[in-house]
Amino acid sequence: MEPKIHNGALNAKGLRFAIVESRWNELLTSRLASGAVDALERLGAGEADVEIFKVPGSFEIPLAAKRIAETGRFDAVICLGVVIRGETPHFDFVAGEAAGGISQAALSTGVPVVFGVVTADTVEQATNRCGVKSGNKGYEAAMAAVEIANLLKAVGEDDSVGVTARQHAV
Ligand code: INI
Repeated sequence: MEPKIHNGALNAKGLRFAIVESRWNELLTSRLASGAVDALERLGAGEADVEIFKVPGSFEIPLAAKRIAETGRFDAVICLGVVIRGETPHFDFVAGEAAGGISQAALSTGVPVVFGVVTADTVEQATNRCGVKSGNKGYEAAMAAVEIANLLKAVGEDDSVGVTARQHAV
């Protein structure tokens, strides 16, 4: 048996993307945003097809992402933030709510909402994950957004899904 394998293409041409960027730890989140824009540009997205929405902190990302996804204007929403563990439990609340809320925004809207929030123990660790040339989580999140956006389009368009369903019905 050789099951058909579906992959989302790494091609952003003609797709529209929203980036939700947290201003908390802005020196680092701005690097994540640059990485994300760089990835989208390299994969063929047009300048007019990428918009950035800034929020105060990572805790505010999920609501903004959900509202943006609900507009139907974007093929994917890319969420960027940096949460660094302090000496209070605040880290766990902020990081946990961001992760859960981002996932929830995707599931409730059906629009890909991807997680590009760096969670780190130290500033050094966080800095390493917001690299200028490599190791940039914003870049990786944008790649994932393009791939999943194309995969979901393929699910809707693929005839073989219908053929299998008909064969089942007979
Ligand atoms: N927000 C972050 O994005 N990163 C952090 O490290 C952080 N810390 O450490 O507190 C943080 N807090 C702010 C939070 O996201 C909200 O903006 C704030 O609580 C208002 O709702």
